[in-house]
Amino acid sequence: MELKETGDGVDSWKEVNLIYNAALKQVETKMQILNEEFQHVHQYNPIEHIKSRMKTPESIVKKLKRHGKESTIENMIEYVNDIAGIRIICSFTSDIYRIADMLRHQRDIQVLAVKDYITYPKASGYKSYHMIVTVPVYLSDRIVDTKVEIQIRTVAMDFWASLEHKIHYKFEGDAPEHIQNELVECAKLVADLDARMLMLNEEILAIGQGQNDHG
Ligand code: 0O2
Repeated sequence: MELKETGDGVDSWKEVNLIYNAALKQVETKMQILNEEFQHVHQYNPIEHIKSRMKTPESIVKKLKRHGKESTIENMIEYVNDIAGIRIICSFTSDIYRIADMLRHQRDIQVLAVKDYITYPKASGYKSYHMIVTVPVYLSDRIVDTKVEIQIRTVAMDFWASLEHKIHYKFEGDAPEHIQNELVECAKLVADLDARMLMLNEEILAIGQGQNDHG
């Protein structure tokens, strides 16, 4: 796979790869620090685990084609928002907004776009909170504000999305109707499970609080 080199800032695939990788590491470290601090202050870990990945050159070219764009370095930087992607998996729906807020308040993070598929799930049943942010990457001679796509979702939402993703690819986006319907039903079960687990957790926290107040 060849990408034409036309940009006059970041101008080679190797350099792009280096910069996006650095951005990914920075966001990952930020998340780990926030999680550790949260654990220290509130004795609770909002983050279950973090997955990060660089989009393959093949997927980048595919996405550019889908947008009707030529495969150039300039275009991939401008139009492909998820070259660097990080997925944050948490226990409860309430953690999602807590994590998003913590990120939003970091001085060097700029939020470019948000897609709240938690409040507004996709017709397929997909739920997740997406943020496109930039982080400054400090090179020896300049600073490059670099885009990272952050997806925040619960363990249950992630389980659903992984299977749906596999099905989507297997049927090239045209799964049989009964499978699509079943996925929508499963998404409802996931939403119900998330809501019940959250309620259960809040009840347990309230009991703990009550015991502290009386002790
Ligand atoms: P892949 O293979 O995961 O990388 P944009 O990135 O903004 O140009 P889009 O699709 O408008 O394109 O953005 P959106 O809706 O925020 O989706 C970005 C990513 O979210 C997707 O990347 C998927 O990873 C995930 N996603 C979005 N919708 C669904 C869905 O219905 N099911 C599942 N399982 N994942 C979804 P890619 O590049 O499409 O795919």
